[in-house]
Amino acid sequence: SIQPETNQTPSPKPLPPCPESPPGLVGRLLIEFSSQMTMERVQKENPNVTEGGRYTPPDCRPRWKVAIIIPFRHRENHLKYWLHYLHPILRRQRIDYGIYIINQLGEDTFNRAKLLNVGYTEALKDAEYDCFIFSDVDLIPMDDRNLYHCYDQPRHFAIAMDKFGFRLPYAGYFGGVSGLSKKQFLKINGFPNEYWGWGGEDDDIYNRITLNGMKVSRPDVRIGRYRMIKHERDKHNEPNPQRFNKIQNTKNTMKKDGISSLTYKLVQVKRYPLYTNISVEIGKPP
Ligand code: BGN
Repeated sequence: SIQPETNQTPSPKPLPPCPESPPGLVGRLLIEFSSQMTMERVQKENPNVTEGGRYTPPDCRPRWKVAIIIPFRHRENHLKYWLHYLHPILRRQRIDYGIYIINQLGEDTFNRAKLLNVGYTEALKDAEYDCFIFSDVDLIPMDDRNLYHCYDQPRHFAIAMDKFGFRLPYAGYFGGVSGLSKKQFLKINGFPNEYWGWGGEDDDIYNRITLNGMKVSRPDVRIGRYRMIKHERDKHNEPNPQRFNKIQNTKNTMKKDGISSLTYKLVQVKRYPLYTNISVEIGKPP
């Protein structure tokens, strides 16, 4: 015959685009941290997550490819709860995603924003992500209508945390959980690398966003609710005394300090069933 006989396997049906409001969301969720959690249990609950913590919806074509970046050190117990709650939520939300834990090696001062820059860089070695969600490991959304993808403007997700009485602590708060498209992230030269210790780095990111002519987008306050897992203050993450000064200077520092100036030493990439663990040396304060 004239037809070449190469079409033996029928090509898969083209999937419809994923719906803007996925069916099967449940809305408000009961979140608690009193029951014991084990990684074995969480693995059994999530058999369809593939190695390294990757998932793609089977029944629709997602608009975004989302890397979820979690800065980390010594919070194994929180991570179990995070994975237990978030994998099922993200699955219901029909998100195409990968989970990246960015583990700061050693005991020098913690640097959250630099770890987030590392996460951006390392996730892009894995897949062509076009959306990055940056989450603390101890923050669990209480409503699955808070959709973990990117938006026309940089997104702040964690707008109503229990510890702040389910409100923003101040109008320019951008901490906890935030999300930027690749384009938005590059427009602000990524995040600052020079905030060592607690505080201010999220305010610097907020400044970068507004100084570059963007504005923060947020969910409805009834939907953007979060529970934070209670914990003692971390060691080696003391409040940074320079933070008050530094957030006054974002306009001058953002051009040279950011994704364009990021350096670090990649030590190990390990793929677990529910997440990818990236261990790095990021140096210490000058
Ligand atoms: C702010 C911190 C943020 C932190 C929030 C909520 C600073 C800069 C000097 C004012 N900012 O005060 O980093 O996310 O509190 O805890 O400390």
